[in-house]
Amino acid sequence: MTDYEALVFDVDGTLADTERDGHRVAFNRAFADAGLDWDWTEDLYADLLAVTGGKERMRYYLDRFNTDFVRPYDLDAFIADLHRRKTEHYTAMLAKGAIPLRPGVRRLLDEARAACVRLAIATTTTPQNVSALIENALPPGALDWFEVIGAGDIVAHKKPAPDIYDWVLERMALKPADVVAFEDSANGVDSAARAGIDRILVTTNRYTEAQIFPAASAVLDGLGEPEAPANARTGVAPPAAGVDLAYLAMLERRTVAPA
Ligand code: XBP
Ligand code: MG
Repeated sequence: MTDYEALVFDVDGTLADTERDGHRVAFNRAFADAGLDWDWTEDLYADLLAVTGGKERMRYYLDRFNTDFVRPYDLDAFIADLHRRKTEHYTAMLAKGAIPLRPGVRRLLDEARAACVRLAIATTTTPQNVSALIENALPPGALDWFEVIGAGDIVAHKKPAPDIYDWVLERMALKPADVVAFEDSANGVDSAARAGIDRILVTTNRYTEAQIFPAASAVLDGLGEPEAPANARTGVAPPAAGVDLAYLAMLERRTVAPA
């Protein structure tokens, strides 16, 4: 029925809506801990999401939005320390069950596992954050559902660079044409497309719904559930019961070069 070997999932914004009420809040708590008056509002954070990776995002904030800040001598160490605190806050929030999976994610993972479709993760977020989400939003042992977890600083360049998808594909010994990638953002789609993946399903969220995705096979507002069907912005409409393996098998292959 399927002509793909594996499903490769982004995490932030795709498996769960982690940015506004998760990462953003954790950054602000770390800033407060350090006695900084930095306040990443929901609107500012929309601009900051142009850059992936928390450490990279803080540097971008200083370069673009807080140029008066008197930088410490060792800015790298300063940012690394803030980021460690941010990760502690973020994982503590997830341990309390603060962020659920997006609708349809659990259903699709279960169907894929039952059909022996291989699963992997390709994300820019820190590995502890992936574990915190999977361990708290899925049953015990669910980390093992994912054959390969590519996350954070294990590659030199974060999305939109292709590095993390290249890394995952290499470890799975798969070709780009063998997988379907799931993304929520233009940076993520560019990363997958630059790695040569030609089937990318986008599920947008409030931070990414205005973005354009020329390389996506379809752009939906979610994976959908029987009681809450998803809508298509481009591509084939998903079944009323939500995106399933049969739907993924019908996705158009697209090889549009990223801008
Ligand atoms: C996710 C990110 C991440 C998180 C923060 O992008 O950009 O950086 O916002 O995570 P994508 P860290 O979904 O495209 O992978 O602070 O752990 O870097
Ligand atoms: Mg994402």
